[in-house]
Amino acid sequence: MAEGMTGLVHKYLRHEKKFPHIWCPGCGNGIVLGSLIRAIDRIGLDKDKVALVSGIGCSGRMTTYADFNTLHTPHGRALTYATGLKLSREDLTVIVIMGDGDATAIGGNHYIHAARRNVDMTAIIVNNQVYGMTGGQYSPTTPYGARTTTTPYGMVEHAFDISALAVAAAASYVARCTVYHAALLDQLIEAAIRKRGFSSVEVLSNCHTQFGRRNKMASPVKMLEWFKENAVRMHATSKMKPEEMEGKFIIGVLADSERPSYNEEYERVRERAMGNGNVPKPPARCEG
Ligand SMILES: Cc1ncc(C[n+]2csc(CCOP(=O)(O)OP(=O)(O)O)c2C)c(N)n1
Ligand code: SF4
Repeated sequence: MAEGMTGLVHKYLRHEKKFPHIWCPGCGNGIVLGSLIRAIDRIGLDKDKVALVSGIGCSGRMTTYADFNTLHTPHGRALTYATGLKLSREDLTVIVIMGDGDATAIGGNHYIHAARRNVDMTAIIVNNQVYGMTGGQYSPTTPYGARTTTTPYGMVEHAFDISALAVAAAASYVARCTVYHAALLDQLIEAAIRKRGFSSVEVLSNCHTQFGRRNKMASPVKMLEWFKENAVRMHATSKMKPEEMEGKFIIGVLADSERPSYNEEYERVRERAMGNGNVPKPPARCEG
């Protein structure tokens, strides 16, 4: 294990080649990257056995800065590259970083189906509720009423709940956190990486530059305070009345279950094709 944060920076970041980074001062992306490298270090993974895959966006720059095997792929397609990679290189720990636009707009279909297939990988969605890199256009996770460059009079659509989508699609592990709750984030990312099957960690992250300043939260501190005030830990929800949960969101582990991963199922298909193993019975036909 590396010693302290400086040790981690030297071990896991391309600090001599790729810095300074492009992120705005105080951007939540730095906290997510910090949590990720701390989680990997705690697990003790060989960094040459880790593949970090990202799409395009501010969050997508993590593959430039982190010193793993890295793939910086087209906007919305990170999960497709990661799926192919994991199927051909079972030995790699595959981690995918996406923005909310990447994962739920242009790449929304891939997200649902990667969860449904239960591909053995970890998806980290940095949900800053806006298209950060391209100038603050609304995304499918922009809250109702919020102002963005493309909703100057307030957002009229209702936001996707990314984590609920992953639960509905039967992902093996689903968690939500914020960059304010960095210690919890370390734990959730660690558990997600350790989990067999598809894991999703949604991280509410501050984009004070594009989202905050149009919504009365122009500084990182204001946005972190908003996360602190509106996040409710899973265990605390049982004590809260529905009206107290109004406008709030749950953080912690939202789903954790066991089922064979896509990789395991695919291996069985290979065995059957070689004449080994039994072909499963098809489901009984529906009557009527
Ligand atoms: C195919 C394609 N369409 C559109 C774009 C332009 N584009 C780049 S980043 C981006 C959105 C970024 O938002 P998000 O994924 O939420 O990431 P963030 O920058 O907020 O981290 C868009 C639309 C692109 N690069 N490629
Ligand atoms: S535009 Fe927003 S998401 Fe992008 S670096 Fe700046 S604060 Fe971060």
